Amino acid sequence: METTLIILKPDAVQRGLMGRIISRFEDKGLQIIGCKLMKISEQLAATHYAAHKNRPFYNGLVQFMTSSPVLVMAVRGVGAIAISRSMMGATFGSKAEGGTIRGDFGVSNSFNLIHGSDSPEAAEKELGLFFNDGEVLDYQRAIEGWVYDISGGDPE
Ligand code: IDP
Ligand code: MG
Repeated sequence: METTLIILKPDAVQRGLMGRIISRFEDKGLQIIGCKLMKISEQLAATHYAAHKNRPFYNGLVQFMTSSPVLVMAVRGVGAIAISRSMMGATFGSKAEGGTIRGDFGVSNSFNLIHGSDSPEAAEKELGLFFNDGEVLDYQRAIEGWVYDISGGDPE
């Protein structure tokens, strides 16, 4: 099982798209084990996007991400990182394929609705940045045995 960090960015919150985007993760069978609305500080945005510090879009990105509340989620499942990235679609709304979150809900290249960790290392680091102890809950879903084949022990 993997856990990934998903952020519904300020445009998703302001445009009233939270419910529809969260539903896509629930519909897919991924489990939401952490979820909160928060305002990202300049410092947290800088740490989270440190890899992009020298890119031309960096200042605008930090301004955007700190401009209004976001919804952060910890999302768990087998292969949750890659599955979430494919559900999000390509970075730019203008290029993302239909059927993906960015492809279906946006046209902008900078306001692209959603962030998802891109590797297990990034997920672990980012979950630690955005969630405090006790905010990610390890609970069993009643439907688990219908989402996955668990007859062999491990979820398949
Ligand atoms: P990703 O979110 O699909 O992983 P990254 O290349 O890691 O894409 O970029 C991080 C974020 O920076 C993007 O989600 C987007 O908000 C912003 N961004 C990336 N490239 C551009 C650009 O060329 N113009 C404006 N914003 C950009
Ligand atoms: Mg990225």
